[in-house]
Parts: sequence; C-alpha cells; structure tokens
Amino acid sequence: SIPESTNLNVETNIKIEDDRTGMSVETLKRAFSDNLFYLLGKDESNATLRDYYEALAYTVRDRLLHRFVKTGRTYYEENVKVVSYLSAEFLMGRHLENNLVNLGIYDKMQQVVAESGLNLEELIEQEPDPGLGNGGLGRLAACFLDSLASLEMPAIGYGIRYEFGIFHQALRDGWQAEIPDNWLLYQNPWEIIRPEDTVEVKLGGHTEGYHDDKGNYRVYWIPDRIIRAIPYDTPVPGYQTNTVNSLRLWKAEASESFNFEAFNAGNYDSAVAEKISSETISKVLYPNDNTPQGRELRLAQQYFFVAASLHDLIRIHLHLHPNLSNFHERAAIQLNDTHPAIAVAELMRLFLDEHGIDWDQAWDITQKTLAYTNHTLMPEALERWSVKLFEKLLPRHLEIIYEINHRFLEDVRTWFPEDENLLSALSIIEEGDEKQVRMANLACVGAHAINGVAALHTELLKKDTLKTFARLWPEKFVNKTNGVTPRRWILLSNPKLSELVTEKIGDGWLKNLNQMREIEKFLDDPEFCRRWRQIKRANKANLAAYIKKTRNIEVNVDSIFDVQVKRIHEYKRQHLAVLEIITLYNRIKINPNIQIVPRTFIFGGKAAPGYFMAKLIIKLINSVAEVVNRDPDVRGRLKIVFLPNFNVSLGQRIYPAADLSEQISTAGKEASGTGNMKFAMNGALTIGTLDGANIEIREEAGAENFFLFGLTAEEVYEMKAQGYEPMDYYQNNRELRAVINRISRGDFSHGDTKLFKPIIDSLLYHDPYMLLADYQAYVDCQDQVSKAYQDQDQWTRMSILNSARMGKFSSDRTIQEYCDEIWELKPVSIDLDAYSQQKS
Ligand code: T68
Repeated sequence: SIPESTNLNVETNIKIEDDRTGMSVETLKRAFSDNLFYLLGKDESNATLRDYYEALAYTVRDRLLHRFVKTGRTYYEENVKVVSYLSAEFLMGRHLENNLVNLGIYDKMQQVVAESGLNLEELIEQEPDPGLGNGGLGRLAACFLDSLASLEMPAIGYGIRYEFGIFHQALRDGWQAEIPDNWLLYQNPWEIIRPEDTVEVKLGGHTEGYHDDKGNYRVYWIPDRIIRAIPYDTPVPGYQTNTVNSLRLWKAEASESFNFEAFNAGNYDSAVAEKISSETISKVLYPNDNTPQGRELRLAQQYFFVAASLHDLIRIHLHLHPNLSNFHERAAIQLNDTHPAIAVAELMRLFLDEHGIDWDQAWDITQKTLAYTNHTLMPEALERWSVKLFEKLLPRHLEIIYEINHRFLEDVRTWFPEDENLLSALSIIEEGDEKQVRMANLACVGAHAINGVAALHTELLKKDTLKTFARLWPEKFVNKTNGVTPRRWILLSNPKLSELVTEKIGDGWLKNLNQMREIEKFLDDPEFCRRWRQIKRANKANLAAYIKKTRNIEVNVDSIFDVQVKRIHEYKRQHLAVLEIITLYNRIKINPNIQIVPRTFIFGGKAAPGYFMAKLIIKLINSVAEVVNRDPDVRGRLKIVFLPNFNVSLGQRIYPAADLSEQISTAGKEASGTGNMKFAMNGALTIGTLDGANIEIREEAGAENFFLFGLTAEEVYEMKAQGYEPMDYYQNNRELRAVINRISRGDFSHGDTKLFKPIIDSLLYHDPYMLLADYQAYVDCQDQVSKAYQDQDQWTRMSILNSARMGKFSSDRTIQEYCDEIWELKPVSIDLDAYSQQKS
C-alpha cells in the first residue's frame, strides 16, 4: 500500500506532510486552494468549475510525480527489461477519477471538495474524455497500461498525441452528425512536455549506396522532409502500487518553426505552408474501426510515431549499453495490430544503416524483440499499402521490405519446394495491377509471437486468415484472451456494487478478480440478493435520469434495460436488434392487449463518417424509436433510446445499469469484444452468439446463466459455401416478412419507401452477415429472456453468478500471460523511501 507521505528531499529538507506529497485531508485541502491561487490565479470569488477541476488535477498530479520520477529512475538504474506497447490508439478515459482511485484518495478528496462547498463528481465531469481511439482496440491498450502498472511491470505506452480525437457525435433529425473533438482547447494538466527528447523523423526522398571503410556496401536515405516529434508524457499509476509508468505520445511539428530561406526570400506563405503540412501529421485520428483507410497521411502517422518511439528506445539503450547486440534482452515491443507494423522495417533500417549491424544479426534481434497482436478476422480489414505510396514516403523501407521478403521466400522455397500458391499467399508483396505491401504479412514475418485476442479468434486465425503462416510457424501462434481493468470498469463505474462486495469479501478482488467467486456464498442470502437488486435498480434510475436530461425520454426503471453499445458496424448487427424491436411492435399492433415484459432498448455507438450503411442504421434506430415511443398502443411497454456520443465516460454510466447485454455479431466476425466483459462483470446477463470472447464468458458464467442463440462460425462458413439465400427466410417466416415489409413500405420514414431501401436490399439479396438466418433463433431467445426476467429471484441469482465468475476477464490476467509467455517480463517494485537516501 502507498505510504501516507514520503520524504522527497530534492534540495532542502521538505517536511514529511509536504504540500505536494501529503495525503491527509488537511494537506490536500491546503494544496487544492494553493494550486487554485498560484497556478490558475483565481480564488473562490471568480473560480469557474473548470478552474476548480484544474486545481484539483494539479493537486493529484503532484502526488503522482515523485512516484513517476522514481519509477523511471528505478528502471534506468536497475537496467531492467521494459515492454513498449506501440499503439496508434489509446482510449484512456478521464484521468482525474482514475488517478484518485489508483492513489487511494478518492474518498478523502470527496471530503476535501465537499468542505469547499463543491461536488467532486461535478468537477470530474469538467475533464474532457480524451478520445484518442476508435473503440475496442484503443480501449484495450488503456486497460493494459492500467494492469501493467498495477502488476508493477516496467512498461511504456507509445502513440500519437492527436490534436483532434474521435469526433463528437450529435444527432440531427436522427442522423449522425460529426463535430470536431477539440480536447486540447484548455490546458491538459496530465501531460508533461519533454522537448529535450525531441526526435527528427525523416520522410520521402531517395536512397544512395556507398562502400564503408571496411568495403561493405551500405545505404543512406536522403529524405525530402524532416518532421520533429515532440514527446508528451502522461503518468499512468498502478492501483495502490508506487509504480507510475509513462504513456509517451508524440506531437508533430515542423523542423524549423519557419523555413528562413523562404521567409527571407519573401515567400512567407510557403514557409508557413510547410509548417502547417508537418503539423498535419498528428492533427486528427482516423475515425475508422475495422476498415483500413489507404491514405498517405495515415501511413505517415504510422511511420511518424513508430520512428520516434524506436529512436527513443535505442537512445535509452545506448545510454546503458555499449551496443545494440542485447537490445532484445532489455526491450520487448508489442505491435497493437498492424498500425505500427512498419516497426519491422524501421528497426532493421536503424540496425543496418545507422548502427552498422549486419543483416543476420539485425534480423535476429528484430524478430526477438517484436510481437504482433491481430484484432480482426475479416480479410478486408487487413491493412495494405500501395507500393507506389511506400516508394514515395518510405523509399528505404520499401527496399528493406523487398529484401526481407526475398530472403523469407527463399527459405520457404527450400522448406516447401514448388508450392507457388503458398509463396504468393505468404509474400509480403501482393502482385496485381497495383502492387501492395501486406502489413499483416510483414508483422507475421518480423515477429516472434503472433496472438489473437480470444480462443476462437486465435483458432480461426490459424485455420483461416493467417493459415499459411500457421502452417509455417505453428509455434509462433498463441492466444491471449482480452480482459478489462476492474478498477475503471467496476470500482469506478459501479461504486455501490463495489462497496457491497468489499463489505462481504474484503477488497482483495480489486487486485485478483478471481476472488469475486467468494460472493457465490451469498447466493442464498436474501438480504444480499435484495441489496444486489437494489443497487442495479439505483444504477438504472441514474441512467434513466441521464436519458431524461439528454434525450427528454421517460423510461420505466422496472423494464428490462436491454443495451447494445459499441461501434456501429454491419457485422455487429445492430439492425438485428431493430428487427426484434419491430417484431415486438408488430405483436402489439396485432393485439394491443398482449402480455409483453416491458423493455427499454438502449443503443449507443459511432459510425465511421464514410460508412454509409452504418449511418443509415443509426437513422433507422432513431426512426423506429420515433414511431414506437409515441404510439399510444404501446403504452410505454417498449422504449427505444439512442444515446449519442458513446465514449468511455458514457460507458461508465451505462454498463452498471444494464440488465441485458447484446453481443450478437455474426459468429466468426468479432475477434473478441471487451464490452461483453464489462457488462457481465456488472451483473448484466448476455444474449449472444458463439463469437469472440462470448464463448469464454459463457464457459465461465455457466451455460445456464447465458442466453445463447444463432449459427456457429462453422455453420456460417458451411452455409455460405452452399450458397446462402436470404430471400428463403423472408418468404418462409411470417413475422420476419411483416417486419421487413413494415420498413419497406415506409412506416418508419413518413411513407418514404426509398430511405431504408439500401438496408432492405442488402438483407434480402446479399445479407453478408446472415441476419435473416439468425432472426428466428434470436427472437425465440429474446422470448426466453423476457420469461426469465419475470422471475426476479432467479434473474438476480444469474446476475450475481455472472459478476462472480468473470475473474478470467480482468486485464491483469491477460497482462500476466503476455509477461510470462511473450515478453519475459518481471515485476520491479518501486521503493519511494530510498529516494531521499540516494539523493542526499
Ligand atoms: C477490436 N478492433 C475488435 N479495431 O473488433 C474487437 N481497426 O473484437 C476486440 O475486442 C478489440 O479490437 C480488442 O482486441 C478494433 O477496435 C479498431 O478500432 C481499428 C482502428 C483502426 C483501424 C482498424
């Protein structure tokens, strides 16, 4: 546990209860008003809520900083192995609340703030939610950083400091509208700029060969552009450890603030233009999930942060070691999808061109250092870059990739002679009209470990998406089922539930989620069950108030809160849930007195701005809502709510309030899912397909506590192979036909029969995600859910069992596996008391 205070004797003998480290209510209070005055230049007479938030943030930051400094110094002095998690996205969520929790001073701060006549929750909401990611992949990176620090593992996150994160989503007439996310408008108190670690990143130009003094042929890269990468570090504290790791995000700047030659020649505008174009690189996050965007700027972003990060790692290594021959013993580098896969070529370039290492040794170190995580099975989601673009932006890397590919394919030829199909499947270069560089192939060749993110996903990678590589190197493939941090996703999101659990079994579950199993002892304790139910109801009432405030819709707190929140994508099948809603609506229209268990359908999620069908699905949800919510026949038994701008903070409100978690992707399409875990931990029951981590969630929770429906991945595959005819389902299913017809004839579009035609046509004539094939099974399963909900005692039991049995899905378990099986990483404890001794 964290000591109350520490001696941070930098120069003078600062007193124990120092205003910047002390954790007592008195000290925190003094520090809070001191920061308000001296950092913000305000007092109670003119401070805004934002000012109070900032003063509080600085108060908390001070308490992180000596741990942060000491952590970095310990890693350096003890010369330990460090893992670098390279990710184009980190979806961190708000820092203040998390840092209060991890430092263990949330309650004290609540008191401090209350004694100043303020409300902590209100101040917390002043912080913009940093949206530097799209969805699951970016949030996974954030959960991993929390677990790494909580397990005291030496780690750095490397990424991009986007000036604009994922867009803010608003609704206009039921359509998604995108608004720029200007999250840096105010000061960001959590980041510390480190200009002294600036890295120059090259782009473009050409290469030239020469012979070095030993007569070896070597290559130079003469770029035509140089961009500065400026690092900003954000402290990442572990849960009640002294470890505070770093998230280092790079901002792009022009290499000279002005091009003086152009400036002096009077070309002021072109000098400024160059500055603007350099800074564009870290300007904005690409808002696509699960589809690549083949834009030059995106490749430049990827190379930019990879080059800066690898340079940084090598610089640190060479401070401590005479050369790079043991680089892999001190550094493990994880590639979060193929977004940083250019690291394979960049690491080779650094070893070969900048450090004079020969090819074989350079390749050996590169492979031992790198590991690759895949997050998708959909072949169309794999990144490819045209060779032309590569040549223009990264000419030296293209040469290196050709050489890697040449040597690799030579090996394959000797292992499997005369198998041309194998060679073309494995090749990093895809031949064709427009030659492409396949980033997944590059990552597979360059990494010593390749992992999927759930058991089924890894199996399907081996059988399908990456089967040729699995045949070549079965030992490289490993599974690492995803997890989420119980600190943010239970303790912070669901404080009442956390309190109940801790009262019953102590707080050990926060560090070892397997201990949650101990609440099963209370299954037959009516008082415990009553309190469990009461907490869920209170969480639902909270969400209902939020719905009323933001959407002005009244919802019934005793209805089933049936929730689907995630990015909008056809494979995730939000529109299958819409078909179910219209099915229930039709039943009511046919017989207004029918017995229906009341439901509130809650949706949330962003569509990629260029993804027409996803945007149309949002419009469909809102259009159905408009009709159903107002229809007097419904008598409030069905309510549909689309909550705009689903993000980490909104997730924290929603997961604890859900009764039912919708995990209904077409089997074989969702790599893992992580929202599914957050729901189940908070006592929601799942209705889901046998896809991604749903399978493992069901295994853990018990089949009897999970609502399963739908085709298996294998059945999907078989059916497609035999020629799937969605129209047959339409023709043979009366309820389905009525649903489709109601949409087609314009009942949800004021008579406009064209509006939703693209959805209808896709379903009837192609249905790539097999909604119609799964429709009846889904509707039947939902009927089972309604029935089960009527037995509240039984439902509560199932809810408790789901929470109790989610220990496997703590990201602590996932990270421990990465450390043991991929990174060979050991924990390092941070001794704060040793600080002053060393210093003085
Ligand atoms: C998600 N992928 C998977 N991608 O869809 C999900 N893609 O099943 C899994 O649980 C999660 O990763 C974590 O493993 C994504 O979120 C992206 O966001 C993305 C972003 C840019 C380009 C491609």
